Amino acid sequence: MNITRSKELFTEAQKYIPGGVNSPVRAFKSVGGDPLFIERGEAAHMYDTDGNAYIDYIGSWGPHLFGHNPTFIMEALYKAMENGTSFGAPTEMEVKMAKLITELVPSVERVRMVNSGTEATMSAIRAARGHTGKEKFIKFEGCYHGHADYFLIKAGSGALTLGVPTSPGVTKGNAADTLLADFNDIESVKKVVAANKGEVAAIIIEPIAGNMGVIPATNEFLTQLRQICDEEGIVLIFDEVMTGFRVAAGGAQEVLGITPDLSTFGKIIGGGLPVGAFGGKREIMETIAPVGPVYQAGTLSGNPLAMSAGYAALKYIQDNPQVYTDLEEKSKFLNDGLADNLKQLGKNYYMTRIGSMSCMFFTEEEVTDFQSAVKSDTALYGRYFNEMLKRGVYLAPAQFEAMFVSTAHTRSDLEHTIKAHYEALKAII
Ligand code: KE4
Repeated sequence: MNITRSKELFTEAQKYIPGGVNSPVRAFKSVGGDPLFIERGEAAHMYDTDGNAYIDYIGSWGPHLFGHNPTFIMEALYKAMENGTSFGAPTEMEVKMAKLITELVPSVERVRMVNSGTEATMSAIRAARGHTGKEKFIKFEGCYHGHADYFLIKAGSGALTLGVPTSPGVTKGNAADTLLADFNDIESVKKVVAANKGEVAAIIIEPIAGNMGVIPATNEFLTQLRQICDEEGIVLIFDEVMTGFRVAAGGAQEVLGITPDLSTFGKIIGGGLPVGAFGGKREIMETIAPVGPVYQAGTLSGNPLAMSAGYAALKYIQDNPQVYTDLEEKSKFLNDGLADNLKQLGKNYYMTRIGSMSCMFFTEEEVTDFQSAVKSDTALYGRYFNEMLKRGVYLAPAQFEAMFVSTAHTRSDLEHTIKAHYEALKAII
């Protein structure tokens, strides 16, 4: 496979950009090799700067529910551009977008647009702290909520599971209010809540985790989590940046049947442009300026281009509910094919799938949380990734991510992927 131009660009990029990329996971560090520089996307395919074609299962890390450049999004964008790019003043499209989100996700009574998932989650934590007057919050090992300082924390030692920074630059002060519990382990939550009685403002969780591979929280766990939050006056935040509008029009909260107090969104709601949002109960959201005292702002929040693309995406979902039947059929066909391959090869790698997000872990043990996920053989995943790339299939360049199917993936794309998966595994095991 000729990747000369990508290599040239990567060398050049590293002169100006840390690691040559604008987001670390793109650097292929955990799978080896150099990143491919992509020239264009079209439907379920991407083409690199050397003209190599790939079936794309990253979908820009989730936004492309309809594949690249769907006509209805591109037309909305072109139309919006004719009027200008940004005004720093309210527009009708922001009203339409907010209304549509409240229609699709009933738990959202008020919503504020921001420019990334990170902004959404950090703002939701601030709203919860402002609303409750409490300072600590609980997150779960293996869940990723963006790169705000107080999220870059891992379990420290001790029963209180006090957080310790995972990254230089994150201060102990910032870590002090972040508490860690174990995903799908309600006893670990009870222990942390009891050890911090009356001090916990919020519990934030990916209801279907997509950043330690794909691992759903069990309904029982979420039900008990909801109960603890009700009893303790804790704000329950569902981080649906990845799952929102991905697994259902109403997100994971619709699929799992649990209602959070606040939800955060990103990815799909931008139609491929930078957008995040946080929203939920009116009484909590109205702590946010200018109604309430909790400050939150953004120059390009709700900008017309991102709103037009995002609105087109969500309106399409509202008007075409069969999108999710189509995604389910395609995703099931693909997953069944991959599972068949494993059977033929005598391999029992653990697979998870919720709708059009899935993961194959290179471990034969059940994966239900971070501790079991990290047993996966990441080196083997790296070899698998590169074998698939050679066969024109572009997966996430890291084991602990999700594989996304879009409505643009055709039957022949899926059949090609199943065949490549068989050959790739045969080549490495
Ligand atoms: P952004 O700030 O990257 O828009 O969103 C942060 C975020 C928050 N919450 C969840 C559940 C997320 O999955 C993310 C971002 N996801 C990663 C992919 N695992 C983005 C990819 C990247 O960092 O380049």
